[in-house]
Amino acid sequence: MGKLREIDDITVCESTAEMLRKARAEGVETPFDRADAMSPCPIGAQNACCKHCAMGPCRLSSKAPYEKVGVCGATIDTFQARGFARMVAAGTAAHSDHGREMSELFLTVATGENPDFEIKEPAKLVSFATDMGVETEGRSERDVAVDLAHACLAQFTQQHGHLKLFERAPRKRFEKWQEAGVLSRGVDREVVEMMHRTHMGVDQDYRNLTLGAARCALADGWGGAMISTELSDILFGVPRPVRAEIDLGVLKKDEVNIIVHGHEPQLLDLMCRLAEDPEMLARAKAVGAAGINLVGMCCSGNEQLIRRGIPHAGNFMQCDPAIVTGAVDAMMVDVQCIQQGLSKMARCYHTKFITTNYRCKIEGAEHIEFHGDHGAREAGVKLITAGIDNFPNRNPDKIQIPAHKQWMIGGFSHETINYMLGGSFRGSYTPLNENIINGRIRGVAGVVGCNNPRVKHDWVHIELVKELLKNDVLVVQTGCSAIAMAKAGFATPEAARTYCGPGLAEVCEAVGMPPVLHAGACVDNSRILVALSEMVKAGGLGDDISDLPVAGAAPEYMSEKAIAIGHYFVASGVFTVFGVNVPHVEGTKWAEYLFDGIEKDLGGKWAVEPDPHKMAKLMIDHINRKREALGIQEKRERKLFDMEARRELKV
Ligand code: MSK
Repeated sequence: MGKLREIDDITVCESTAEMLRKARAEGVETPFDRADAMSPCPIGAQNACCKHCAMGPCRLSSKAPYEKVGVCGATIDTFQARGFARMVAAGTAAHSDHGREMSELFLTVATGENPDFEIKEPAKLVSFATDMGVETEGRSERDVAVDLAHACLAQFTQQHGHLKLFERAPRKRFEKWQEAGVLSRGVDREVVEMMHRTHMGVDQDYRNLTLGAARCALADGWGGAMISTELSDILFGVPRPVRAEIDLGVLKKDEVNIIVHGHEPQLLDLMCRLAEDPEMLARAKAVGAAGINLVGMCCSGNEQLIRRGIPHAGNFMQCDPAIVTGAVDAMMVDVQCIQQGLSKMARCYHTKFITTNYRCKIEGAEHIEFHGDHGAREAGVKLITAGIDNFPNRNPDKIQIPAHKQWMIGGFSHETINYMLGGSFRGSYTPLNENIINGRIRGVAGVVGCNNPRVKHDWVHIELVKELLKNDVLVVQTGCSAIAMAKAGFATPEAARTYCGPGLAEVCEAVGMPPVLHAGACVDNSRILVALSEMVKAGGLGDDISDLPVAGAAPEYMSEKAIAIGHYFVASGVFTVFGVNVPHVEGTKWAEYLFDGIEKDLGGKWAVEPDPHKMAKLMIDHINRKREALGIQEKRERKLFDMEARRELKV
């Protein structure tokens, strides 16, 4: 193994650091160690290679990218655009397969065949059905729900026309998409077409490929992901502000600790109910445990944190550290962001690592199959029993649970933001817009995405968000970024006083809200699209999403899903900055199009900047430019706060 980084250079999360020290002392390898041992492939990191056919693999030099072409004659721009488009297609497929799963589950609930789940939000059923073009007037809940389920499923297989939820966007945005030819027809069609277009010998025009990828990504944001979020709200509850505890300190020494990790909400929803079942509790007591401590992780955890306030163990790079505590009796996983190394890590301790979904089996893991649409309770009982029965196998010498846990408020759905800012009689985005126009709030940033062991864990998120808050930028969050900020104490109303500039602090204190709003899992970025559309409709900030003083960021991203999310935000008119690296060769036509030219076509553009302070500057400068274009900016310079300036804030 190569030289390992010092733990203090790996993470700013204390509990993660404690567990990494423990893992090193116990000779157990973590993904951080593997990242140190394996340098990223320099050619792949620049998208300068192509293995789309057997005449290659071909690689071009990033130093002289136009000197050579691939065996078929493909240029560096084709290489890059094809590689990028395939990432978008994979990310879109992941969110959308999740959305399809929710639609199929919803159909079984609607028809009354599924005794394990129910419609929790009849009002949202009606509002979403209306948006989907389903007749609701004078009809039974069952009839509306069945038609809604079929309407959602049809969005995946639709071949012509456009996805229904595009009609939620401002009129000008819709026309922009129409003009650019990127209105997605059906979710599956766009993914299939993208895979075809990136096959050897098909689309070899970098701009056409990148716009094709936009059509595919939009099918994620305004299709698969948005359907998933809406149906999850109807089945499991619309998120409302809820208090929860977060970080590895939520694990308990005397209770059976069961962690659910992955993405689809139905598994954890059912487990939450089973963990309170008297029979299950009696079984836990019979093995000597004081109770069952059901804990979420990553986005599975986010889904139920924002709805039920269940404890949350941490983000993507804390999955291994959680097992290192020696106190996790079972970790059960469904789909997405499940590192294969967890299977080996679990064998180093007593943890049972259990896959539950037929689409995601992992060598070395136990498999107990779970289907939300049939036999869910029986499978759930087996799963929870597996955790309980493993409690006596703990090795007391290996147990060390970090003390740190932080309280937080999550659950800021679009409906909540609307209500919270507008009040019960006039739920509306108007007060938010007014505060942006009067300059108390400079703008809004979506800071989302993963962790990546190649960068200092949580640090990039925290430094970026600190800088944005200081400059009166309200932050909306999802995914592992939301977890990073909540662990660091930013998801409390009190954080406004400590971290915000005076304008934002005043607004947060008046409303009693935290300055970072946890809106859910990574699939819930669709909530941000709806919120941006509502901001435009509320008036005073232009007539397209691209007119708004807003920006997006994924500071520590690692997944193809994040690339798809980034591209649907750009294609929806949002300037979006990614950290780490978006594979590209500097100075090529494709890179110039992605980071600049695409703005003319779609209103948004990409940027890459690993340094969080420079990233903040890019976002704040962009927000300032939009304010100027709207005529609401009496030149407010970006302010860097030192301790002295902070003392002068009088907040
Ligand atoms: S879990 S996609 S690491 S946000 Fe949604 Fe976290 Fe990124 Fe997975």
